[in-house]
Amino acid sequence: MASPYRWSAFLACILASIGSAQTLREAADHAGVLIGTAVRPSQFSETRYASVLAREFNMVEPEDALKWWVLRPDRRTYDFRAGDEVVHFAQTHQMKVRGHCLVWGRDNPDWLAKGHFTSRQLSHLLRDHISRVMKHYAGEVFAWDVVNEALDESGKPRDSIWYDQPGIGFAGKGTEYIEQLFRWAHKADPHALLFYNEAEGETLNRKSDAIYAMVKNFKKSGVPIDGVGLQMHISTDIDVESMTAAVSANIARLAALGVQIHVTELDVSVRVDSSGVASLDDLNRQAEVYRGVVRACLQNPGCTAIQTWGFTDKYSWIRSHSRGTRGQALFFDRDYQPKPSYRAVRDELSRDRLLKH
Ligand code: 9MR
Repeated sequence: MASPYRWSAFLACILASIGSAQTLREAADHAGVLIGTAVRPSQFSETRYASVLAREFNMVEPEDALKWWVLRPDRRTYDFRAGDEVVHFAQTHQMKVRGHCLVWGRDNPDWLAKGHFTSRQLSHLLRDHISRVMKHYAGEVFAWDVVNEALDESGKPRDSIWYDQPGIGFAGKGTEYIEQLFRWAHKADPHALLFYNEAEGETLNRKSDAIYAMVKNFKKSGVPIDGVGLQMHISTDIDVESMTAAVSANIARLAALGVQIHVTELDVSVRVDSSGVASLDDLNRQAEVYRGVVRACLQNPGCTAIQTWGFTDKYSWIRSHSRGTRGQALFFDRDYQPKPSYRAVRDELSRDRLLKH
């Protein structure tokens, strides 16, 4: 049995180590996981935005700057300015860059969505897009969401311009078109990690079953897929324990296929009043939800990144999306003050490091 001295030395070491992680970034570095956030380059000139971002995170992902509607104002133009700003910021502050997203059936520019292109034309357009964008950022963007939200709630491919309306030539053939996209992406930048990114497939349900089956099939047939992105736009209206267990089980089965898992768009919305204010109880509850997600990720070495969808409640898609009924979903309030969720995640990241030693 260990002597009382050894126990107290061990405890002192634990306490000292917990106290030593001053930032999320420090805690994540020691836990061996990336901590990222979605960013809007138009905000980089705001001093507090830039300093909190650089201090707390070691990875960024452009929230919109690499989407078709920003990159491709018209059929012939590639406008890399906003994306380049994100890469420049990241390089200045020694952060990694995740790319989001090369292929999405939604929110495409009108010239594309309403252009009445043939399958053949779409196939050329998309292949060229993937190739030009990935080559532009080769060596700078380490991982890409090649395909975003291609499956519906039942796990079937969603109708989309790329799949079947009219699609790039694989309409009615299930996930074969996705396979093609990963092959094109690998060709464009063989060093980038290639992810399939999806919403509402974090726990065990029909959609996550379909993602699992797709990845298994891709791995079997040599399709170059490296990871799955679990978006995790969640709320406080859940049972934290069962969510944590289900996310952990989902991560474990995906990791067993030999892919990495990134939590890609984490935010935890809470009810807010008409002035956008949440109760302290709800913010504490939110902290426990965040803690559960971090715990689920750190339980499996295959989960290598945790990224939130923004970091300050000043800029978050949740309020407008919920028509003002929900908000305050992130780590920092509108004045960049850390919330209970921030402390919970920093502690959880620090704790894991200790248990591993
Ligand atoms: O937060 C993003 C918002 O600024 C954009 O207007 C919108 C459309 O491009 O996309 C939002 O981000 C989405 C992400 O790209 C994919 N998963 C869901 C996110 C929230 O809608």
